[in-house]
Amino acid sequence: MRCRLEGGVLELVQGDITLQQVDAIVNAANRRLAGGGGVDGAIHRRGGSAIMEETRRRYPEGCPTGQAVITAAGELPSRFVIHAVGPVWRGGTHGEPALLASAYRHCLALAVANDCRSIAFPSLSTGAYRYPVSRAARTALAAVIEFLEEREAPELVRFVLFDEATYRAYAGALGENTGVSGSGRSRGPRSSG
Ligand code: AR6
Repeated sequence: MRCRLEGGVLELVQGDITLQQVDAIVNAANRRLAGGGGVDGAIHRRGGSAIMEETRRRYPEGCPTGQAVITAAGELPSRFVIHAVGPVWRGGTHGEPALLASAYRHCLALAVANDCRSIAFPSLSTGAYRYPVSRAARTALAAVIEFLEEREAPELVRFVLFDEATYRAYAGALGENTGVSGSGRSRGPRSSG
């Protein structure tokens, strides 16, 4: 599913973030930047040890929730990995929506500051951190759309959703945000619908 907004193009695809040929991919990291499972595990496995070496050297203090840091991408097809720390879901009354939106904004700002024309996001916080996916999708898309409209960059923002249910949640939320219907489904980085 592809949507042309005033400030750039927004895409939803189902797939694996580590295969994306974009300038920057986003990692769903933790505050210690210590690696883990899910997206984080996949990125470090495929990208090789250089990513963790750079992370330890440049960001020994880790990264606060709601923020992000950037490294090179090792053996991955992208140029950069942006390591974002989304909130752990604790019922929704601990500032989770603001922290989630902030994580997305930090990633986009880092991408623009590093001359990235394209960026791919996973669904931050909706795996190990248990953020309800339909709520996360609404917050994530609203944050990205607002950034694109304000800054008119990066040119392409792609959400790479791992499973069907997550894809559907984002497609539904994009419809709510933009009025675009979820029928224009696309798979893989090059297709559009
Ligand atoms: N490509 C795209 N999406 C993926 C991939 C992949 N290769 N693998 C999993 N997902 P999670 P979080 C989906 O748990 O909730 C780690 O241990 C997954 O199905 O990766 O932010 C970190 O070290 C889900 O929809 O991230 C942290 O400690 C989404 O990505 C913690 O987990 C996010 O799931 C972060 O938890």
